[in-house]
Amino acid sequence: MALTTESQARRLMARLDALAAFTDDPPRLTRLCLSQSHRRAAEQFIAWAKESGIAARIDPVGNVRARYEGRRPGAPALMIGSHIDTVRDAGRYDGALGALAALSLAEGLAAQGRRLDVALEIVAFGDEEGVRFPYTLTGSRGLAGVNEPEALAQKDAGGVTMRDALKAFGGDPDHLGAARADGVAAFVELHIEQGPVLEAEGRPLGIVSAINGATRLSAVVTGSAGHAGASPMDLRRDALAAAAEMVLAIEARARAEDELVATVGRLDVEPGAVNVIPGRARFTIDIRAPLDEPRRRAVADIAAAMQAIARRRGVRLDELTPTHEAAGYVCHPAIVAGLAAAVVAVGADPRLLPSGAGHDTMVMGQRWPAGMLFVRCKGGVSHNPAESISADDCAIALAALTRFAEDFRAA
Ligand code: HGY
Ligand code: MN
Ligand code: MN
Repeated sequence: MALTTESQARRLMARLDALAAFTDDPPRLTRLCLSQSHRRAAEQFIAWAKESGIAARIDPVGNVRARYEGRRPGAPALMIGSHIDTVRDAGRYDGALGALAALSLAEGLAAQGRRLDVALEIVAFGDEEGVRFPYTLTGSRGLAGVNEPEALAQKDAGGVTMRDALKAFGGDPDHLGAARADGVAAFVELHIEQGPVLEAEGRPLGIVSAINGATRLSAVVTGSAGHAGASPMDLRRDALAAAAEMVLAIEARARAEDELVATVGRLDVEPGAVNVIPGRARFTIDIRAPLDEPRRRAVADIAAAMQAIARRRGVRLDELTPTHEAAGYVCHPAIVAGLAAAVVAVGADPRLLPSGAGHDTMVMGQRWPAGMLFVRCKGGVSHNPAESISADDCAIALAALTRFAEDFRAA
């Protein structure tokens, strides 16, 4: 039974709702990499693929992989996908839309008995958000063959190593190299914009020109815990007050430069009692910019500002450690052109725009020509349960992705 794009989009939207039920933190959607809920979501993805006769499996680094052969067995592959791990209290479209759209594209071809010039390699990456472990993008790094082995030793908040989590998930930490993909001609990712531009301009689709690079750091400020009532203000070494001044200095540095953004997303205070002056504050820093040099300058300036605040307040900046570094990626011109042609072919404007958010595409682009198709999201909201897209936009995005795959020719 041939599927129309509209019926495929309706099924895709329903699957996105179904996948959102796989969470470790109901009623919120939290599906951290290699968690129970990630495993169940991966199994559901594999079951959906199987319904269409498409064999899928979990690879050594925890991605779900499937292949829909081209006209000639062993033809070069167009790899399409996105991630199925989420942030905490997430929206249901970030990542999952692109992973399930890739499957839907192959299912549409299978339903019509069609084969393309290229094979389709479908991937649902397992670790794009980097919320459970400091080091991130391990799924796409595994495919691209650029995984750092030390990633396996890092621990989550509960002290579980990535190695043990991967083993329990069904990956194979001793054979990460086996996840490396070969025979790939290009990579394309459909993703929600996670920003307000397309909606503000009344456009359903956009083509990503470049993806901002990112640096993440973890900071530990140590002062001295003390009695909240008996300690005079001028004798205190309050770790939280110092951290708070640092947070505002980080924000001020980002505000001082166009297109630079910096975020402190998590802050934990010890010992955390109402009547104790905080002795220690741990927090994360996320710094992004379109170009790598301004980002690196901002990291250096922020480090210097934090040291100066620590000295003046008599506290110690015991740790300021980079935990993640991803260079910016300029999307491959041939992929950008192909996506623009596909967007025009489905009757939309070929609007190019940068991505402030990071994506697996920035890793895949280290090895293959890579690019991204954006779809409008309501209010530009993401990393928030209010994240949403319309079924119509889902349909036109799927149509454009399908058109891109149909017209794609391996170089
Ligand atoms: O943080 C990001 O940009 C992405 O959502 N992981
Ligand atoms: Mn994402
Ligand atoms: Mn995200």
